[in-house]
Amino acid sequence: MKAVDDIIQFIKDHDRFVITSHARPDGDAIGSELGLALMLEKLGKTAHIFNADPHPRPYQSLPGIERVQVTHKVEGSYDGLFVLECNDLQRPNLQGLDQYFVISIDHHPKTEPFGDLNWLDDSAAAVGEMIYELAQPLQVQLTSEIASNLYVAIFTDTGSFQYANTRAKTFLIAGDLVNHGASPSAISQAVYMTRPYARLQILGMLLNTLQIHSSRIASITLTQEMLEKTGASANDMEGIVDYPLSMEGIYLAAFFREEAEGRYRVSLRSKNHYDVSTVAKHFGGGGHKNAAGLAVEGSFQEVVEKVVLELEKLVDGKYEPPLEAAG
Ligand SMILES: [Mn+2]
Repeated sequence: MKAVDDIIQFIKDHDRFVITSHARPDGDAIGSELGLALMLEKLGKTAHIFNADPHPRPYQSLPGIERVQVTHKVEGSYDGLFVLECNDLQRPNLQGLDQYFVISIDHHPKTEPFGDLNWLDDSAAAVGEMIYELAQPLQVQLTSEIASNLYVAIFTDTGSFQYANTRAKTFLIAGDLVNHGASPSAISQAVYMTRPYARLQILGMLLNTLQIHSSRIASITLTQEMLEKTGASANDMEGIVDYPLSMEGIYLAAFFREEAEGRYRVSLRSKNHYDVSTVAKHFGGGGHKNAAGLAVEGSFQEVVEKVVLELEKLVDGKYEPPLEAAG
């Protein structure tokens, strides 16, 4: 039996489920959690969602969002725990998870099985696509609420159907979700046109930090001082790393964020075949081919030098060839 068949059978045979995803959840994490929870409820099952961090503003209007409970610990009796979008049981940053029967569903190319059931498909553009594929075998009729959540998952994880992970099937699934009531214009507006003033203020400051390191590499930098001045939250940074990448001739972008004195979080983005997850992995981070992240310590100057050096190696072909599958 395929991994997905085992999961379908497990759902049919059990009643009480708990669902989580990674800390600092994104659109795919939250949309997939809600889509799955609403599907399980349609089957008459119990499904509770627990996350370690609050949902970013664009997702506060998703149907069913009030079901998401923000906590640091999961307790209670459940037949199964769905862990979506994670490469291990630590990623959700919740205590108590190891007491449950774990069902891992992920599309990151380098995730190794860590659950009791594991469905890993790195050809899927989003976990939202995978959750969609559970509907038919479970005989769940898609409601507009389920469809909207899964559409958000796919829409955000593909960068509005722009990233290399977007495949023909992505559009077929998205099309079916629209048929079932997901509104592309309403979702696009909710995700991209509800920005707070602080977001535009911080964007202006960040664009002023733009540095071009070599013909193909650019970066921007966020300091604690900028955060204090604008009152912008981490959520207000979403997508800003795409600005340096939008320049002609730039294929690799880094977003340096000062988290504390001498400690930086770095988001990496790339165009085309450049696999920035290899660079992230070098520093103990992870991610997809075109979007990855890492944490590194040192003075700002040292951190930039270290990361840019590895990005230059990637440009020079000194990393192993990228995986065939899009991330
Ligand atoms: Mn995802």
